[in-house]
Amino acid sequence: MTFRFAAAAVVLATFLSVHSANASTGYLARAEVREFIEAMQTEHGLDATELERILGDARHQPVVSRLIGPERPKSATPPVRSYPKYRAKFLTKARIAAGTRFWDLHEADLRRAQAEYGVSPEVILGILGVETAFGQNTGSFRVVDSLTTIAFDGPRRQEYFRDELKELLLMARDLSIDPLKIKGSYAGAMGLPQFMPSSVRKYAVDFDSDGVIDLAGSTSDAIGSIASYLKSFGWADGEPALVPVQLPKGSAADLVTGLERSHEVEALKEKGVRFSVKRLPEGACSVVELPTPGKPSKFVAGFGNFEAITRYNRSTFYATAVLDLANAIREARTQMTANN
Ligand SMILES: [Ca+2]
Repeated sequence: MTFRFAAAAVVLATFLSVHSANASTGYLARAEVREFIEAMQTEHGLDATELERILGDARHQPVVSRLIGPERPKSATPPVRSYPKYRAKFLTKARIAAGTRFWDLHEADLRRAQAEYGVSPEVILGILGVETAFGQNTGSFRVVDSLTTIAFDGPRRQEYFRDELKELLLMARDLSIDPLKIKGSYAGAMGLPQFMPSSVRKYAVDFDSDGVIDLAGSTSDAIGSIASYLKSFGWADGEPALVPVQLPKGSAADLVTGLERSHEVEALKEKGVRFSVKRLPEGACSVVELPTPGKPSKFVAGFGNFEAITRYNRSTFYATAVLDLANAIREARTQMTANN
């Protein structure tokens, strides 16, 4: 945008802010917001008046910026983390029981997702359980407010969230919904599976074939979309995602790779790493540390399916907890079947 246009935009925005009932947010008066609207119009053919209606109504939410939090300085020592503490938030009796109930209620969709995408029911349930406790907690922020706040006033990752705001507006157009009505997490994640707008557009599926993708209202769409997402990131049917390993004493600093799947299994074995099972998936693996403060860490090797889950959420704790919850739900269900 040229300076001349920016100046004109400010004049126009000032005019709108005086005449709009939603003038208090001030987003329309911002040059970078005008530039964003202009780009959405020229690059994607969205209607400027409609964009002004939406962004003119967007509210700055300081709580969103606080929750996103500041960038951690590069020099800072990472905080001591506890995997058991993280895991305990999700592996509660109530959540495991909710998982088995959800499995009973939606067994047909879960089976169909497994048949179409090769993802087993418990893994889909592990993700739904960690993300939203099976739809109990899908977020109460207006996604437009969350994304606009971080995109233009956030403490970090403005560019990423501007892209997601763009994707939200395109998604709303594609699905013929009013973006102002969409609710989600403080970071703009939506529905039972907490998809970001770009993921909805790329990976979500209309799994109940009613003509619309609805990740908040259709459990079937949520189930199919999670399976579709994992499959797109290389999910391999029947392969274990992680395998517990024992590392030789003092080798953790050299061997732990976290999210990076950069080890060959044979090379690790030669270095003295012991895998807890014999039959291992094909391909490279990561070595993940699961620390407990004051105790020796546990370690797992993460294979392709583990990486697929970390594409859903870039955290080794997250992926491990999803798989732990998945196993716990599977075991509880087996138990229940045995008792009946
Ligand atoms: Ca649908």
